[in-house]
Amino acid sequence: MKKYLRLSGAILFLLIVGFQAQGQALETAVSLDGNSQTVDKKEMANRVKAEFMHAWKGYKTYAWGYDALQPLSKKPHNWYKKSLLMTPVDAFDTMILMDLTDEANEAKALIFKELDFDVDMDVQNFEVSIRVFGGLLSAYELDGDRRFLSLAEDLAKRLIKAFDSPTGMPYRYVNLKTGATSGAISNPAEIGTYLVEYGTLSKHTGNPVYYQAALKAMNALYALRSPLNLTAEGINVETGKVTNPESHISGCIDSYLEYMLKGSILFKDQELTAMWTPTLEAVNKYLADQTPDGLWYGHADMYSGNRTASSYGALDAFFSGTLALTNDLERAAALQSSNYKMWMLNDIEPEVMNYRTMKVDYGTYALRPENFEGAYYLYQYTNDGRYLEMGKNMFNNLVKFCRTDDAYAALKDVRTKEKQDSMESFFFAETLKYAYLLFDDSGKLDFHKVIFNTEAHPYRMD
Ligand code: DMJ
Repeated sequence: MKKYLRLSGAILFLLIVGFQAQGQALETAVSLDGNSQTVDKKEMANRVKAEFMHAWKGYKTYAWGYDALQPLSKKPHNWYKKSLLMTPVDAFDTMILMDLTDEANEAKALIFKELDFDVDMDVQNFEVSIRVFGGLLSAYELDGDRRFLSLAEDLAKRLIKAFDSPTGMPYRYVNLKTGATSGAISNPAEIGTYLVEYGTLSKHTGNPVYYQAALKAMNALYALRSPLNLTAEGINVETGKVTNPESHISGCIDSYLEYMLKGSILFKDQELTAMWTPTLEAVNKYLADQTPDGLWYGHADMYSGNRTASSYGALDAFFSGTLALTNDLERAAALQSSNYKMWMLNDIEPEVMNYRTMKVDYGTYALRPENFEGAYYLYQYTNDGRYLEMGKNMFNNLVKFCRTDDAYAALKDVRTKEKQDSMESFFFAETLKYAYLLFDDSGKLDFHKVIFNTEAHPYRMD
C-alpha cells in the first residue's frame, strides 16, 4: 500500500516510452504496484471491442427491440409500456467508433423502423434526454443520416414541455403525448443537465428555443446557490425553494456541475464561464477533503459549509475528468488516483464508501463508467501510461467479476461479488466506450474536438 501511495502521489510519472513493435503501438509504464508492465493498447482496444460484442450479442438474442436485457434471468426489460430502444440508441455511436458496421446498421434499421415517441406515457425527462435524445444527436453527427436529427427534434419537442413550470426549471416527468408534467421536487442533475443536448439541437436546426429553455433552467437553478456558492441537493421547481440543503458532487448534483463547464466550452458561453468559476472555487473550498488516503470530495451543508458526510462513490468519480477539462490537472490526477484506489479496495468500486474509514457504505456496482472516463480524460491530457494501467486493471476485474455467459451483470455487492439482474444501457454507451477510447489509437475520434454529453455521446465543437 505504501509503495502504491508513493507512486500514485508522484506528479511526474516515470515514463512513457512509446515504440513500435510488430506494427502495434506499445507503451511501457511503471506498474502501479511497482513492477514494470507493458500495456499493449491495440490488444486492449480489441479486447474491449470483443467484450462489447459479447454483451451486445446477449442483448440481441434475448432482448432485441426492448430497452434492456436483464442478464441473469435473460429476460427483456422495458422502462415504460413501450420500448424507447434505450440500449440500441445508447450503444449506436459506440459501435460506430468501434467500427462495428454490421451491428450499427442493424441497430439503425431497428431505430428507424420502431422508434416512435407519440405514446401516452410519462417518462423521466433527465434519463430519456441524456440517453435517447443525446444518443440520437451523436448518431446524427457521426452517421450523417438526417432521420436521426428528425427523431431527436421530435423527442425534444415533447420533452421541452417539462420546462413549462413557474420558474423555468423542468419537472422530473413529462408525458410524451400529452405534455402533462409531474414531479416538482427535483434536484440539480435533473434540472440542469440539458444544455449540451439542447444547444447541439439548436445548432443543427437553427432554432434557438432549445438552448434558451435549457439556459433559463440553468440560470434559475444557479440563482438558488447559497452565499457560499454551494448548490442544494433538493429543489422545488414550482416554488424555487430549497428542499434539501446538502451540497456535494455526487448523484443528484453531478451532471449539473459537468454541464456548466461543458456548456461554457461547447458554446463559448461567457455567462456559463462566469457561473462555473465561483462554483468550482466553492466545490474545492468546502467539499474537497484531503485525507492520508488521498483527495476526495465529501458532502457539506450549503449554508455553513460544514461537513455532513464523508461519502464518495462510483458516481463521484466523474469529477477527475471534469477537473482535467477545466485544466486543473494536479487535482484531476490526485482524484483519479483516489478513484483507482476506491476501485481496487474490493476489486470493483462500490456505489458509496466512507473515505475516512475506507469502508463500503453501499456495495452495489451498476456497471458504471465514471472511473474509466476519468482514466481516459487524464490519459488524453497527460499521455501518462499510469492511466493505461488503471484502465487495464479495472477492465480485467470488470471481466472477471461482471461477465456472464451471455452478457454482463451489475453486482449486488462488490464485497461478495454476487451478481444482480441488470445491465444498464450506459454500459454500452459509456463504460465500454470510455474503456475502448482509452486504448484506441485509430484517430477516429479527436478528444480535443468534441464534448461528451453526460452519457458519453460526443458532439463536435466546431
Ligand atoms: C449515466 O446515466 C450518466 O453518466 C449520468 O450522468 C450518471 N449516471 C449514469 C452512469 O453511471
